[in-house]
Amino acid sequence: MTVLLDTAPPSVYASAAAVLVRNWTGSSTVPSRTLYPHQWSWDSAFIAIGLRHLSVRRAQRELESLLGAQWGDGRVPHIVFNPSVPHTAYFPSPDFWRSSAAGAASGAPAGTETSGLVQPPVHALAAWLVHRADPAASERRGFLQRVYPRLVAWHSYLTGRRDLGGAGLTANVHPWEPGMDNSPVWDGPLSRIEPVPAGSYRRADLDHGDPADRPTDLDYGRYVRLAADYRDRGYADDAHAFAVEDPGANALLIASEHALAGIAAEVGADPAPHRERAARLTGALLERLWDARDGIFRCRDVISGEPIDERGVAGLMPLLVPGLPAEVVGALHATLTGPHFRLGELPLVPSYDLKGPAFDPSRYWRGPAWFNTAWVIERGLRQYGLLGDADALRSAVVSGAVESRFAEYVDPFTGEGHGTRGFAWTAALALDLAM
Ligand code: 9WN
Repeated sequence: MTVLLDTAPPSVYASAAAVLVRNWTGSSTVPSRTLYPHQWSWDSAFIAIGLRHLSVRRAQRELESLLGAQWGDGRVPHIVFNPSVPHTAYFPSPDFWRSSAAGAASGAPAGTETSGLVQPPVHALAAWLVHRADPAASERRGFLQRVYPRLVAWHSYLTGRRDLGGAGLTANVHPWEPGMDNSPVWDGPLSRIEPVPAGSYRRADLDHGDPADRPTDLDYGRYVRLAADYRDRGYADDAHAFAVEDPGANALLIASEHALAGIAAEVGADPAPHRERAARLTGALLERLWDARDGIFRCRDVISGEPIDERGVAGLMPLLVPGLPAEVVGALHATLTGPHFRLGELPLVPSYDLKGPAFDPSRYWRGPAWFNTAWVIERGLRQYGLLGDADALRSAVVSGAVESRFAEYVDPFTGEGHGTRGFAWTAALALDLAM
């Protein structure tokens, strides 16, 4: 592997690189060797952003192996299963999803097993950043030419069949889709879902994760019900019992649509439709999800038609969206640094409202701070010239990642690591911010 750049402090560079090398399987990177032994969609995009500092070729491979499992309808699956890993290593396994048997209607690939859900579309942004790390080599290998049509089909799926609310935004149909599985934001819409009976499946995650840090059995019963119902409908995007418009997923879609405009210009396609779609999505995001009173983007429950009255970190992620009105940026910044998230006083950003009734500093997406959301917010702060906070967050990501041995998530008050260690996106994004 060619090491291209090495400007990060040696300890950060060497330790982050060691995680990425250890988790590399030959064609992609596992989030964790133990807890998540397959390829995950948004993980791969974040990982590619860090990998580009070690090997642009490997970063391209990361994205292309994921896009190689794209379905005919354009969806990029949230998990691509490694056939050499035993089915008992992760639940739900391929025999639950049965993607290759879903067949013609959804166009799932025949030769690769995947889940049927999606995750936030960080991929076009990642492809653009990977390209920019070494444009000449990228051009020589035709990287953007190959990924562009796949990324276009991916965004068309998200803004077409997944525009379940009819206002242009993409909707998520399972709490695994926005990538923040047990965020309290989903508690309301999830409470309507009848859990499958306990004992009808086996939670492999508890072989490696502390039950106090993971979602509860009741959550899992509902996750399994939603996923099984989707599967049994042949992954058709109708009749969803859970559907939400998430500000995080939509912010990443908009940032990626802007990246697609850049990619289009490089490959000789017309960037204008991408700019127009990004502008339309930004308008819909502001119109549908902005809560001016509380200075945060809310998630919208598409089934009830109501905004969800919870503050999650996803509501701050639209800082990544270019061209927001100044008053929105000012209000988001005030919320980020105010009593609900306390950036400045605390080094990172909690995943959920510090004053919220469901706040828990150690349980997964119900309070702990995560490194991917910090990376998104750091970029957003920097984009809007909020450099003091951006610089402090950048250092906190790098030092927090190294000190926690690249933990999956950390206690937002103490920085104590939780979840798995040697977590790939923590290493990748710390490396990116250290360079
Ligand atoms: C379900 C892999 C993934 C991340 C998600 C995170 C967690 C899976 C799980 O791990 O979700 O997709 O088994 O809990 O919530 O964001 O992509 O790292």
